[in-house]
Amino acid sequence: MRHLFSTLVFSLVICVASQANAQCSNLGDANGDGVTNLSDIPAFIACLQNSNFNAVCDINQDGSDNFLDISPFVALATYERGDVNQDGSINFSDISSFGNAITEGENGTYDALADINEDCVVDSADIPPFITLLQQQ
Ligand SMILES: [Ca+2]
Ligand SMILES: [Ca+2]
Ligand SMILES: [Ca+2]
Ligand SMILES: [Ca+2]
Repeated sequence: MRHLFSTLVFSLVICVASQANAQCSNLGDANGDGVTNLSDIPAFIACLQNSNFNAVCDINQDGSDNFLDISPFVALATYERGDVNQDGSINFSDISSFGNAITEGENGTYDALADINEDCVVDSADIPPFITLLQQQ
């Protein structure tokens, strides 16, 4: 376990050094005020009704903004990234959901709450920042 932890810390250093590309940091921020929360709902609905594709509203990263993005939008607007099990806090109870999200992410299913480094994919690169979030609690 101690070895695993030092491996994770080492990965964290690598990750910080390489600075992940955070093109999904504004995901769901339909009104463009810099935060994704429930006040984005009107702009988000308008975004879905508009026939033009808007990447900000493609919460599930499937290439189109439509009704399938509503449920992940509500999750992202309500909970912080890292709170993968959506219970209002980031703690050790999120680890198993986070692990599942990484497995699903590698199979092409995107969960924004598990995309801790905000690079539009959920993969092992999200593990070090997730560990950091846990340590900050
Ligand atoms: Ca906003
Ligand atoms: Ca979508
Ligand atoms: Ca949680
Ligand atoms: Ca990621």
